[in-house]
Amino acid sequence: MKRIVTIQDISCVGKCSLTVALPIISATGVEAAIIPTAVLSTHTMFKNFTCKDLDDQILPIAKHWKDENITFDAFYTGYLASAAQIDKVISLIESLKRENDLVIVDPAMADNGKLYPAFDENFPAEMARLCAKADIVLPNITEACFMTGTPYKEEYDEAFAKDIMKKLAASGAKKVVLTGAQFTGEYGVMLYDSESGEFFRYRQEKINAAFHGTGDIFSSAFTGLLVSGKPIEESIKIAADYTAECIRITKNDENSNWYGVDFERAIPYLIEKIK
Ligand code: PXL
Repeated sequence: MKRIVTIQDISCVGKCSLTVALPIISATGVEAAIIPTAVLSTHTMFKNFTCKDLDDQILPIAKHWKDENITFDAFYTGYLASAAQIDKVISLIESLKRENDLVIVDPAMADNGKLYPAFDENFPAEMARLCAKADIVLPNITEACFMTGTPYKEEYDEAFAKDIMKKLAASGAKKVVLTGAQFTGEYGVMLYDSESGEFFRYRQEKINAAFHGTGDIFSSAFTGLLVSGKPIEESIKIAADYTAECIRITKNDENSNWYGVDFERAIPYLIEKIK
């Protein structure tokens, strides 16, 4: 069985980061090991959340795994609580990664032109150092702009999206998967493969609703599918369709929560697509 280690916070309530990565990776038929980098009472879109940084655990955990010869087919990182954590995550990957293991980085730190509340303006440059070590990075357009020092634009065209993906790849990431890519009236996910120089675009119907945690849902499904053996384009399509289904179900439920999507009710849809 393939095994992923996912390294991100645990927001006890909020349907994001580890509370979605674990069930979704499991649903793709891949073992999910975790490193919780911080424990928060909720995600940071709630007011007055608590946060206990666990970064002193990262390297001792890595050492124990090394001593036990525990290996991973992929290292998948999401929301990280501080610049100091990024250095530790880089050390962990350097210590445990074998030649063909994948490093997949979702630089979860910003959306809609703004950094999440816990980060200052220096954080994107730190996250860019981790992205430089990745086989695949999974930014949205805001994160891609922040990491490349490009002014954020709400409206942009294909040339802008392609240019920003190339810039990210130039700093080290081999493949860039840009989520929420929207231009010329079409919505979807783009892929840039810096080794072949080719682009791929998966178009989706834009659903008129925005919820927290959807980036984490896409990234978790994409990573599970890819590591389970699906080609990258198919992993993008299924993960994007699954995310859209989560949003559709949540939008149509008048009793849904504001803080996340009902990804649980779409798990049968994901499993059906994998068959
Ligand atoms: O969904 C990304 C995410 C992950 N973890 C925490 C967050 C957020 C987004 O706000 O606050 C703690």
